[in-house]
Amino acid sequence: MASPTPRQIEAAYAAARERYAALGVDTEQALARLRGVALSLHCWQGDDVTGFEAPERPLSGGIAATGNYPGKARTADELRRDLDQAYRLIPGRHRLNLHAIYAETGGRRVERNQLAPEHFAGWLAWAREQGHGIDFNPTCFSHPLADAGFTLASPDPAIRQFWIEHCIACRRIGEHFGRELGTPCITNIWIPDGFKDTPVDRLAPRQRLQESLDQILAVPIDPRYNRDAVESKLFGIGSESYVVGSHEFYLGYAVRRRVLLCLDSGHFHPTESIADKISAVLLALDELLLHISRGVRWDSDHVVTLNDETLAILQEVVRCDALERVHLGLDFFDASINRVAAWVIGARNVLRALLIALLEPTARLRAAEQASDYTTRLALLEELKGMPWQAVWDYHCLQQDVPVGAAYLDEIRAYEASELAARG
Ligand code: RNT
Ligand code: ZN
Repeated sequence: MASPTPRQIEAAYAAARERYAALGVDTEQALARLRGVALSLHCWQGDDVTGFEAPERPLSGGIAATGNYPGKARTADELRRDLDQAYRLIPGRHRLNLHAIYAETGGRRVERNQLAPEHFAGWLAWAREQGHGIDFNPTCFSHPLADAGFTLASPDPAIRQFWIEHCIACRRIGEHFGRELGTPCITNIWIPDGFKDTPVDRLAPRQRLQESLDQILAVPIDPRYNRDAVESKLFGIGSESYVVGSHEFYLGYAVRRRVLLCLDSGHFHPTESIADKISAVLLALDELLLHISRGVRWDSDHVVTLNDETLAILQEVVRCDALERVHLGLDFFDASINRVAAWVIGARNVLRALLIALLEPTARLRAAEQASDYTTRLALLEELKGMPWQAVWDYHCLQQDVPVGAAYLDEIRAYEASELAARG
């Protein structure tokens, strides 16, 4: 695809800088802030949440990756090569969000409650070499002991114990990543537990989940290296009527136990936006984790686009001046398109939304609002939609040495031919 020349990009940027300066917005300052933000790229887009523990096992837990686009990563090396390719096309330096099923056990079967830092040595070495921080997740699905639909809230004490031990093991692995990489690991617990049909007892499973979490968190782990997060959900496939770890459950839990809350944009009613929750939750908690996704009719985990919802989320983070307190993770898995492209498209869209938010004359908008001048507020917000943020974005890509515009597709096509095609 034909891209503009560096001279054209710089000229367009110079004009855009003037336009923003007239609004009182410093584009250089916005770009400096953008450069400092690390997204946590989810490893599971690369192989449809399969992992390496038992690749033949179907994905469970009420989530689904649909599609059969060729080139899915089958080994850790393939997945890392795909990630390297994706990172090369995303401006900035970003993190990796890893799941426990991506352990490298050298062909030996290691039960999830026995996982240890040594099983992630390959990831650690790679992250160190490439300069990525790592975040982590226990995998409480796609496992025989999750087949009954309950893990940490299971009525069976032995099953519960197994998952408690797995989560503790994961916190230790997270601590190891954090210590070794010099940046805290966020270890996020999401469980699928719930009922397909209307339960009689909504309380007991939640009591059990609370007790399990308490046991997991009772193990002291240095918060300089590992921080814990809990992720709520509204419903999943097979848990349509009741999810144990609901939003209210985890909000209360996080506030009482001082852990991070993870808000996934696909985990609420379709007309409910996590954008509105950020300010409220930040009043009660020090830090938040976001799983930025795109639900289409349900928690379908479509690739993030530059839509109103994505924009609203990033605007809230910026307007709350909370870039330091809100960790930006991605969570989608589309198997119907090139998986490297899926990462790149989603990540670039989150960064573009963030840039648009950083280019906002927020003080001016706020002043209008405070003066009850809602006419000016609306007029300005609508005019901002036509501002030349894309010229600032292109310039950012040029400066960060990544392809400008859809030119990244050329590299993806070349990678497809040289690497993905051979995977059959
Ligand atoms: C599931 C949750 C969870 C998963 C990953 C794979 O609905 O969103 O975050 O997507 O753990
Ligand atoms: Zn999620």
